[in-house]
Formats: sequence, C-alpha cells, structure tokens
Amino acid sequence: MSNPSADYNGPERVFSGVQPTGALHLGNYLGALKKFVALQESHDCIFCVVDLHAITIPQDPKTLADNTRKITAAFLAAGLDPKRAILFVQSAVKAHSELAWIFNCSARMGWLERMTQFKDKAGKDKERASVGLFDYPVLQAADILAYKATHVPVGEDQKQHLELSRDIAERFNRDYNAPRFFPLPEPLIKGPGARIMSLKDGTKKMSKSDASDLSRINLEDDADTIARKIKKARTDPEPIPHSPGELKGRDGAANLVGIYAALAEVSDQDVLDEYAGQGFGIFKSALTELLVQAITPIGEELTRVNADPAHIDAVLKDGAERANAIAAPIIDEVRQTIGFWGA
Ligand code: AQP
Repeated sequence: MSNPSADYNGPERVFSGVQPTGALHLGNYLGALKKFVALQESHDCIFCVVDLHAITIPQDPKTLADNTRKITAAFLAAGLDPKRAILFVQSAVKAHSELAWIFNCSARMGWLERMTQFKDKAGKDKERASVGLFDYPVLQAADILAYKATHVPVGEDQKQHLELSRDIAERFNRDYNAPRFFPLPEPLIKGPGARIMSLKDGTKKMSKSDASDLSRINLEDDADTIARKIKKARTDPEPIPHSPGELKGRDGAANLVGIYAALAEVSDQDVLDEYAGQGFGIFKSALTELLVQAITPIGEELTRVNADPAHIDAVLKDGAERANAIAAPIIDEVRQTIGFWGA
C-alpha cells in the first residue's frame, strides 16, 4: 500500500504524555522521563499530563487535580525545563477532544478491537468498561497529531497504540485526499529501560496500579525503601549467567540486569561480564547503590517542587497557552480540509 505521508516535510516535533493516575515509578522514569529530558536538548518538545486519558477509569476529582500537579512536579524534578519544553495539561487545550472525535470517524472498530491494553485493562468484564477506555488510543492519536508531532518517546507497552496513530494519520490523509497533511509519527522506544518489569513478577510490567508497592520503585522512595525493595525483588537460585541469551526464562533476573544496564548506561553483556558466576547478593547491593544515586535526588527535588504549587500552576498555564498556539491553527486546517461550515 502506498504511504501518502512517507515524505512529510514539516518540522520535527516530539510529543508524549503521562497519566495523572498515581506516583511515578522507575518504569515511567526509564521508559519515558529520562528520554524526555535528553530530547529537550535536541528537539522542539511538548510533554503533557493526560488527564482526559485518566478519566477512562473512575477518578476522584480532588485526587485527579493533586495528581496532575504531582506529575508536573515530576517532570520538573526529573530535569525538564519549562522554558525549553512545553509542559501542560491535556484538558486545558480543546484541540485534543475535537480531533479525537474527528479521528473516531477515521479509526475502524476492528483496529481498536485488536488493542491488547484495552483487553488487559478491561479484564473479563469488558461490557462494563467505559467507551473512553476502548477509545483511548484514538485520543492518543489526537494528542500527537494536534501538534503534527513526528516523534513519540514511550515505553514498549505503547508500541501498538503508536502503530494505530500511524494508521489513523494515513487514513485521514487518504480519506480527505490530503497527502502529507499529517505525519506518520515515529515511536522512540528502543534503548535501555523500554520495558521495566515488576520486582515481584518479572512477566508483568512495573505499573502504578499494581496493588503491591513492593512491585515497583517509586520516584519518591528513600534509600532505605529502595534497599528493602531490591532485597526482596524476585530472582532465582541460579548464579548470574555469562550471556544475555542465558537469561531467557529467568524473568526476574533479566529484569534486574536490564535495570542495572539502563541506569549505568551500559549493555546487558557489560553487566554480565562484571557479575557472571556470582549469586545475586553483591549484584543487588550494587544495583541498590545505582538506584539510590539516580532516584533519591529526583525524590528530594520532587519534595521541593511540590511545596510550591503556585509555580507548578504558572508552568502549566504558560504551557497551555503555548500548546494551544501550535494546535489551534492545525485544527483550523483540519476543519477546512473536512469542509466544516465557517472554517
Ligand atoms: N514498566 C514500564 N517500563 C517502561 N516504560 C513504562 N511506562 C509505563 N510503565 C513502564 C511508560 O511511561 C509513560 C507514562 O505511562 P502512563 O502513566 O501514561 O501510563 P501507563 O503506561 O499505563 O503506566 P502505568 O504505570 O502502567 O500506569 P497504570 O498502572 O495506571 O496503567 C509511557 O510512555 C509508558 O510507556
């Protein structure tokens, strides 16, 4: 099939979002935030707290508002600079909702029915899941394409949704005979930290919503808590192997080696070269040290930033104005392309 947007020639722009559904963890940091901070050096970046996504499952209003500020604080504490990157809240820019509706008419039921995240999150009782939860990836496509973003840094779990965003962009361009109107956004997934697993079960991703706090390292955890969680992290009685291939089927061990490699910015093989043949005791102490060095300064900065909600609100207000200034003309163009009255 021809690809009408393969030669999109608009500017490169980075977009990504994080849900305000709880405290951020090591998976969010390595899979997303750390990449965001690096990208702000080289690209125009837009980072969003996606509260419209959060309400696809029930949220307490007061908690939602608090969590929205907390995620913004985590952006700042991790090193995002609001003068460089645009930081804002999704619901403050109307373009997201408007474009999501328009994309609902381009997306196909069959595409959404294949989304594994909906199946995981809806569980057995999908008849009772919200329509929003089913439609989540269409809103995600709107988030990205309202800015004609070309690159999207996310964890491995979002790969399928990003493919759907490309399908929606391509379909819109074709249906409205508007070749190259929307770019086909590229996921930026590769690299260490793309899939951090639960410390209790190496087959499940580390997640905010896991009932067990021992399953994850939170950005707010202090050194003692990190040490305790790593000590209890699931491994196996075998010694550390010599090659990454031998970690196959040893999910807990593979996860800890991957976390170490991502934090030390070395390969899995480098980690194994250092620890092969040993048990997990010494390795876990070294991993704890790396985690404490990487995470506790962010936690301390988080406490400082959270103490100044007026500053957080000012960052978000400015960010919403700048985001809207980019998205509004794109939505005007979309309205003209579709043939809406008055456009
Ligand atoms: N375990 C992970 N490893 C690597 N990256 C991850 N991300 C999430 N978990 C991991 C990436 O973090 C970004 C923000 O995610 P999110 O909060 O918007 O949504 P999520 O993927 O649903 O995160 P959680 O922790 O699993 O939340 P709950 O439990 O609420 O569903 C995304 O780029 C994601 O890929």
